[in-house]
Amino acid sequence: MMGFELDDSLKTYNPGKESHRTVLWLKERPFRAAAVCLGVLCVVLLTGIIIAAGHHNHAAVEQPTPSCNLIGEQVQLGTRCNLTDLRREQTRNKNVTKERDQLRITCTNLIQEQGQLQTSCKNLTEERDKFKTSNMQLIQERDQLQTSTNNITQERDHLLTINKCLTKEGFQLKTSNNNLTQERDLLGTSNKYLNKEINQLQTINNNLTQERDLLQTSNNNLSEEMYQLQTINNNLTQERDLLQTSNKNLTEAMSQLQTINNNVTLERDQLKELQRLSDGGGCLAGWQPHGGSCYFLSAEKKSWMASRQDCQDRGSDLVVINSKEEQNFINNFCCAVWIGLHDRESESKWKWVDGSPMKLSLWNPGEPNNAGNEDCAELIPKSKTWNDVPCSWERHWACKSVKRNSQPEIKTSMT
Ligand code: MMA
Ligand code: CA
Repeated sequence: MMGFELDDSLKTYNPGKESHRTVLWLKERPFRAAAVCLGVLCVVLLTGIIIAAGHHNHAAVEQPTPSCNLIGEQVQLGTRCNLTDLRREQTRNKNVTKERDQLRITCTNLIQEQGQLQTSCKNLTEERDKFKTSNMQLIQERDQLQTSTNNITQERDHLLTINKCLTKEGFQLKTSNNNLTQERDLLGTSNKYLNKEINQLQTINNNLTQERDLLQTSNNNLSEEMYQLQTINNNLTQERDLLQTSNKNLTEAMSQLQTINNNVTLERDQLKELQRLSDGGGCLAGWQPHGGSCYFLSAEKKSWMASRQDCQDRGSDLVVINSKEEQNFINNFCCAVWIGLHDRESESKWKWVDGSPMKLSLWNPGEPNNAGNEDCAELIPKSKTWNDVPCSWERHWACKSVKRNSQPEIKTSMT
């Protein structure tokens, strides 16, 4: 960019460095120097012209024409001076005339010069104005440039700051880049392994796909089979229902047959018992004949009441001992047994289950002592005596029934 700034020396005057700065200024700004010189010259010339014009006008006023002036002077001289004076005046006049002519020439020259200088001055004034305009433009340009420079300086400072930041960021980015490079390398390695794994998985996937296809085929076959089996199942279900109905009918028939069988078995057993009765002294199987009675010894132990119920279920009752001889028969039994003797209804009023009062007394010495609510009697084969004990206790028991010498009635459910 072309342009100029006013030197500081022109803004502030410093006599010490004046000459040196003037030379520098002339070197650096020739146009301005020329303009100043021309201005000075112009002023000088104008002053000369004005002075010269003053003289001329003065001469012209005082002597409108040389001849008129000389006549005037001669009249005056003629009246006041002598010849010597006249001559002297003539010489002087000659000289003055000469001078006047020379002055006229000079004046003409000066007028010419003045014209030239006026032209020159006009030109210089124009040039100066141009320079002034140019100068003003240049000052404007300079101010703009100054502003621009300030802006650029600000921008530069800003850019410097940015540059600093960017340098910092660059360093950070470099570090980050190094880290990322390392990470990338690691990821590269990882990627390799993963690719390997992917290949393996692809192989596995292929195998699985094949297996799946096989399984699909198998599944289809199985579906078909299942469908067939479903059909078979339906048929079988129908068959089963039919069989169930048939089974129900058969079960019912079987139940009826079972009933018939039971009755027949019962009849057979009764017939068998009849056979035994006729064979075993008129007593049922498991019963022992003695005198005119049959005796049953239980294998289990029960309370007095439960024992009596069992005897009754067998069509008999707990044994009623009517004689010493009968007592001796029962003394052969293995163990202590309930007998049909009790005082449950009234304490110490002992009586037999057939309602008969106790006549024969075969109590162990000191008994019955009712040691703790003892209302039922037991026979102890060891001591061959009786003892009263609580009825709830469990003992074997002895039943007694009459012998059946006649043919018993055979019950049958068969109709
Ligand atoms: C004793 C005696 C009896 C009683 C029983 C009960 C062994 O005999 O006191 O009178 O009935 O005990 O176990
Ligand atoms: Ca007792």
